[in-house]
Amino acid sequence: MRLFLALVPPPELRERLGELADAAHAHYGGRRMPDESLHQTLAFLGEVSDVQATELVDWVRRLTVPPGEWRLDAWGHFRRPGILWVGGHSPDPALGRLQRRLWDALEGFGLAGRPTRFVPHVTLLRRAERLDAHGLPTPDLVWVYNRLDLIQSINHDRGSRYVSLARSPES
Ligand code: 2AM
Repeated sequence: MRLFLALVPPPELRERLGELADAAHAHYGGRRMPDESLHQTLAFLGEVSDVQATELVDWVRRLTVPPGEWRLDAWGHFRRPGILWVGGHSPDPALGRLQRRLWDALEGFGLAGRPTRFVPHVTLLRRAERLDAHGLPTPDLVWVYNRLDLIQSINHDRGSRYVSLARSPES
């Protein structure tokens, strides 16, 4: 199964992110991520075996995530495949430390895939029709977090559906 570790926004922040997604969609077109799918990926694990998935569920249920606040104050994009995202203007040291700590542990589970560059972001649009407009208001949100989710990504005809398999305790 295909898994990733992510921060899941609390309901109020999810709503704000949904509003940004609407504004971005009006400008850039493409496929708007549904509100229930909005997240910030800390580690994309790809395909893992059932045995590994069971170990990961146990691990996440005991994991402590140091509480933090991530400021979302910038728009960004990945040219392929037309991803428009909201994230931080500058790298967030606490998220960087968390991501490195997670990958140290994941490599202990025999998982590979640590990326060379970590750009924390929340994807709002996929396959945007253009990425060159500058008419959007600058975002200004704060994401207060103290836990993460282990999420399964299930492919279906219109994209992916995400199901949380485990959630770390609140710290
Ligand atoms: P994205 O939103 O920028 O596409 C589930 O697919 C999550 O894992 C998404 O947040 C996705 O980021 C992220 N991800 C990171 N690397 C990936 C990869 N190689 N394939 C698919 N998703 C990846």
